[in-house]
Amino acid sequence: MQKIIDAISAAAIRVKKLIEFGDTGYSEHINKTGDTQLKLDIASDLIIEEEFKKISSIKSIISEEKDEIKLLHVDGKYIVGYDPLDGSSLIDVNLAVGSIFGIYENGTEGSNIVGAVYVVYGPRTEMVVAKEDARLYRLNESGEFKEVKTIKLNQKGKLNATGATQKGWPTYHKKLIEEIFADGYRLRYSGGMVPDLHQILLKGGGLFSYPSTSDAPKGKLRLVFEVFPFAFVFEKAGGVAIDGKKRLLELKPSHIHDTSPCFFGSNEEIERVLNEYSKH
Ligand code: FDP
Repeated sequence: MQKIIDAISAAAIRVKKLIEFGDTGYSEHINKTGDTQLKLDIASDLIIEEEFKKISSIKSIISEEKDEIKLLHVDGKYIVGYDPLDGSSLIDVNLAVGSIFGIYENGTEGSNIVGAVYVVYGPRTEMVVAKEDARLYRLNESGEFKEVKTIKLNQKGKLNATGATQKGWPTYHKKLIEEIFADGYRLRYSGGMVPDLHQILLKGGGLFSYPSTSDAPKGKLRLVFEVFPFAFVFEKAGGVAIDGKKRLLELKPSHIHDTSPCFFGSNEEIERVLNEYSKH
């Protein structure tokens, strides 16, 4: 698996340059999720694919920007599901964006994930690698990712990142979020899943929620490329990740582009979600 992580590091350095200097315009393509692809989405997908092609242990790749699974090496052991440039709509306003990777064995159900990595392209470029634990790395002046620390969530945090349009929230979700704010939590939400979850992980905890809504009952965030990798990171950091009632890593997508409502956080906040959601 280390070779895959090294390939991700190499790709991340190239994607970072692309974000800084590449063409931020739209292409003429629409991806499976229905988003018009930015030229940067397509270019970063190609960079990552190029780096993964060099790694013989990767059997196949599933990208948010590709319609189908792509076979790379028949005898490979791992399947890598990734979102090459998550939150790319934030690039034109110069907010942080990221890349997300889930490393799977024998399938792409939640229980098949064996490692997860994400990269944050912000004022600094950071990478979190989750295997037995979750570790933070930072890109240094020599172009190497150096380990900074192991990430450990507290039992309870102070941040509340509330996704999706409030107009479409179920009433019980609105009640839950209002109660959390009434208890003194601060709103932190940029609209980029990677920096928003990174903030919760590094500030010791809190809650990130992306619920079911009236127009998207299965939520917006994609299981294989976004939700499972972050669920794995949160669990390895001592936190919890659920769909409202159930552990996210118990879910079995029926299609590679399936989505799910999702909640990531430290123990106390997720306990509150479970208490409220179990009544409905
Ligand atoms: P984006 O559409 O900009 O790619 O992956 C989808 C995502 O961003 C996540 O990064 C982010 O958390 C979410 O959508 C934000 O959605 P809302 O604006 O509906 O809250």
